Amino acid sequence: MLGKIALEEAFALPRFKERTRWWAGLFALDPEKHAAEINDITEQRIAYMDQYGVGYTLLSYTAPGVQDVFEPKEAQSLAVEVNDYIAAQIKPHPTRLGALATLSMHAPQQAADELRRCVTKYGFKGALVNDTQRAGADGEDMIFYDGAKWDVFWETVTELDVPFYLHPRNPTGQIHDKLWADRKWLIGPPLSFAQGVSLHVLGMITNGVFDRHPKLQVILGHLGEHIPFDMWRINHWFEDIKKPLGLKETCKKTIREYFAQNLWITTSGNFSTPTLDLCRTEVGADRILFSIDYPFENFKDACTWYDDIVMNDIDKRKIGKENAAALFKLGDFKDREA
Ligand code: GRE
Repeated sequence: MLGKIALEEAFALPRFKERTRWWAGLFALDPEKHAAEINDITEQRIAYMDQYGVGYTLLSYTAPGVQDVFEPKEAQSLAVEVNDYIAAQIKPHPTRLGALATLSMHAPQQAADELRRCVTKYGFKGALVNDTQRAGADGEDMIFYDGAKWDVFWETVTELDVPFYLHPRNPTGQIHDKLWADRKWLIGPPLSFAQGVSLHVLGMITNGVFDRHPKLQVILGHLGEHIPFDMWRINHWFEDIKKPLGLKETCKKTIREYFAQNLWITTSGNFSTPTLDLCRTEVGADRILFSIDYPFENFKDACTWYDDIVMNDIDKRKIGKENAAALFKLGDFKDREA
């Protein structure tokens, strides 16, 4: 399929070469190749896009990124640096590359202001944040965005009418030491990423964020971070037990309604046809978006998988490009009409 849109696609800052190389060593079999690919914005990346039929890529700063920076001033200046950098990089390629804003999530109003700057000044299409913000003098605190304090931020997101991508980050501090240190191979895609993000987004649902901000659109990667598989069970417990016990005070709709009205899932890093089939049943093709997760995954695996799936043409076009083109209000991009 030509003109696919991919939207969980990472870049790094070249000045962090050493750190990028170290991180790649934890997740990539060929760290040199990974580091080269994540630092490239417009050469190798666009060549892969052309080779595998990706018309448009939405770039975001790699994890854990600014969410790992627990000193607030440093986090803010890094976010601004990242946004200014990627804005300049994508500018010559408006029909191929767009960006999601990087935000320091220490202070709701500051995060809202930086998002507004990125959307109004640079035309960024939304924000991508890597789960909780590390905070506190020793980096032990974790800021969640599911409390009332964050309403000013969500008001700005909905006013700007852009989506918010909740991406995972690695466990740190005591959470890392107590849960994961002795199970280190489960950090990342095998378990910890999905656990972190599903906790956070289910926290947003049950704490009433979507009831207070009914227009808010939140995107989850990796075919929904395990939630679609558990949809029936979560729904059953919310509706039949937790709501009679008090959940109804903060959470008015069913989880299926939030998925239909507020949530999106992408195929990033999860190229399983049986799982996609389950998601088409539980979430629906109208709320699924193709993505790759480059360079943690590669274009060939993602694109040949998607291109070869036997699916009705209407759903295939929706998931491959049309849902994302509408959600991000994209103008012209390569092979849009193909
Ligand atoms: C990511 O998307 O940030 C990521 C990692 C490590 C492994 C896989 C992955 O940081 O998708």
